[in-house]
Amino acid sequence: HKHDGKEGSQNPNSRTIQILTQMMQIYSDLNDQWRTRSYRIAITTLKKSQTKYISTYEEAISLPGVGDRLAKKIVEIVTTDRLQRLEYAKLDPKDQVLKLFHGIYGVGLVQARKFVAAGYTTLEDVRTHATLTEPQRIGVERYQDFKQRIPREEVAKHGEIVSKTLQTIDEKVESYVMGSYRRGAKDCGDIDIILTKQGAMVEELHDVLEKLVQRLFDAKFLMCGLAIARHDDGTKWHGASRLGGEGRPWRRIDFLVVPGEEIGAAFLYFTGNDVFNRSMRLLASKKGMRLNQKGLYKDVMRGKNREKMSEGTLLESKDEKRIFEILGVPYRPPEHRIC
Ligand code: DCP
Ligand code: MG
Ligand code: MN
Repeated sequence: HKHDGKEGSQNPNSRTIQILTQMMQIYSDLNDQWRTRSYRIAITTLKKSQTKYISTYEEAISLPGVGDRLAKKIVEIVTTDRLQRLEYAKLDPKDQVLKLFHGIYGVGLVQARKFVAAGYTTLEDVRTHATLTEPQRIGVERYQDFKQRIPREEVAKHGEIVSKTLQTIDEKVESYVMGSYRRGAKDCGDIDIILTKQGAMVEELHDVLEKLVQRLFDAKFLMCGLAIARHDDGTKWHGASRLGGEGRPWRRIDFLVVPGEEIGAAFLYFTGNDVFNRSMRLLASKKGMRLNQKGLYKDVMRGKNREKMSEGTLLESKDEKRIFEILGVPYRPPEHRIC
């Protein structure tokens, strides 16, 4: 579902890739991060293998990321052209309903399971019987809108409206469209925007965000707020925006306020994708460093139970490319940050 969409039929493993991708989608919808991850690694490996047709257990198991069970599944696909586990998953109504509920904004897997256990099978059931928070209620109301992919050109237009409005508040504040948009995706799940200003601390930017949100509501561009989290290290704001008038779909929009000094680390984090981010953080920790959305640190002190005792010394936060350099890996342009 991450729309990298390059698997041409010229790849001899395209059928295997197609079925494994559907399987991965199911695990991803169920929030099974472990399986999603191993499927993703296997699929990436197969996509890279442009010439070699993987058809035996031995060939499959020798691929990085492929263990016994996945190797058997690959053999099943090449010998039967289908995967029974996938057929079952498609038939299992519980999975479908769970997936439906888990897709509501603000509803996690635990609560989605509770809805299933309560016997609800439709969004209408949830809307009329479940106790919902206000954001969740909007999530149900706007379910179809939020599920739709947003064409790249439309994401750009939302970004322009935000940037033009910012200019009327403080012309030194900059905004950047991040997430899958920055990775070059042809359509996006939501609109992710960083707000920053050279030399500015987070307090100053909080005020800018408040004004921005107010003006965008006044302009009837913002339709609702869904969540706001204030931290000293930045504030994120979730809501929905709409282009054009009544009847046009509401789009999920996220703002992240970033102090000028931390723009490199924030760029790295907010470009993703999430799996790439995890791999970068793991790499940092293997080298005795720590990476988060504020910066790259060394000498992080940990206690007996690996709990953090100090943040460590900041190595870099301003320059995205420098973070790659210090970690000792070649720079990867955003389009290639998909694991
Ligand atoms: N992010 C992360 N870990 C998460 C969630 C987000 O590292 N659990 C980072 C990486 C993401 C970025 O934030 O790329 C934006 O999050 P989104 O959920 O908006 O994901 P994308 O923009 O990558 O994809 P989509 O097109 O589905 O919005
Ligand atoms: Mg996004
Ligand atoms: Mn987002």
